[in-house]
Formats: sequence, structure tokens, C-alpha cells
Amino acid sequence: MIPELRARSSKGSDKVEIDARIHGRPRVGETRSGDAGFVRRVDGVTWVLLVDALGHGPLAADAAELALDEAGAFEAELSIDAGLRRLHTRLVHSRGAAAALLRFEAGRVSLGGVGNVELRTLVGPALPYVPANGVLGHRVPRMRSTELELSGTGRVLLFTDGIERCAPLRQLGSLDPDLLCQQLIAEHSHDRDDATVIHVSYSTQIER
Ligand SMILES: [Mn+2]
Repeated sequence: MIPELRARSSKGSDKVEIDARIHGRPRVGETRSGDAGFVRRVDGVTWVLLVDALGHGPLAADAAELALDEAGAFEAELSIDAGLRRLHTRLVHSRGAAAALLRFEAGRVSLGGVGNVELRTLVGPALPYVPANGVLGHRVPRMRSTELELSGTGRVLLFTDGIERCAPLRQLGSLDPDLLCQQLIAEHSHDRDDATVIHVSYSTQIER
């Protein structure tokens, strides 16, 4: 099982605070997951990445690990497009993966992705997520990252296709973040696939 991961980063002087919760499990019968979630703060920027490597089992898990290793070296200044290109290059000899990548900074989020990782806004302005078709490591068309000014607080959910697309998020959205993720995995996931959820709460203001 993937251990429950928590990442929390906040500094009084910073203008963006992110609280992210990552929950996941491998396909029923597998010991390693081909999904992987990642949250890391670098110089006032917080990177959030959710990866779903093709298929499941050890080769998918290896590909997901490569992606997280690459993301661990992302600098604060990197763009979403450049980040996705780096993941693509790193995954060339792997199974390949779908991924969603977000970059939070003071007063702004930028985001993009490849393949079928889902992103839903629970609270706050809808994040404009437009993933490209393709597979990181195999074929990637032109990246189309978007960005949005953010002011105030919000909650965003990312999940892999091991979670039902039509899970009742409006109904579950009032739950505590950890409970929400656990409930999605327990009640609204597919046994035949790895399933991973990241819940992100943000609080920010536009820097003046
Ligand atoms: Mn999957």
C-alpha cells in the first residue's frame, strides 16, 4: 500500500499557503501503485503533481517514481510547459504516464497536463484545466498550460481514473479533506486500477 502522505507548507511571511493531502492505493491484488502524488514547496512556489502511469504493477510504479524524482528537481522559476517537457523526456524509456501539474505562487496558479487525470474545483474560482491528449514519455502534442489570478481561499481535487468520474463530489465536498479522499477511495474507486486523490486547500492574495 502507498502510505498516506501529507504535505503541509506555510510560512507567515509568504503570500500563498497550501495544505495538500495525498491518498492512494494500488490496484486490488498489486503491491505497488502506478499512480503517484507529489507536493513540494520551492522558494515561495508550491508544485503539485499527480501521475498515472500506463497500466498497473511494477513497470507502472517504476514510471511513476521516475516522474516524481524529476519533479523533485523542479526549480521555482520553471514554467508548467517546461515542467511537463522535462517529465516527458524523463519518461521516454518507461511505460509512459498521464499527469496533471500545478504551480501555486502568491496570487496565481498555473496548470497543465497530459492525458486523463481529473481536476475539479470544490471551492473558489474554477481552475482552467485543459489537458492535452497524449502520453508523457511517448507522444506529447503542443502543451497548453493556463493560468489564473487567485485571491482568497479555495479547494481543488485531483484524481486518477481509478476513481469514478461521476463520484458525487458536490455531496462529499463538505467533508474534511482527508475524509473526502478516503471516502472516494473506499466507495468510488475501481478495483481493477490504481486509485489516487490529492486534495489541495490554498489561501493566497495577489502580491502588490
Ligand atoms: Mn489509471
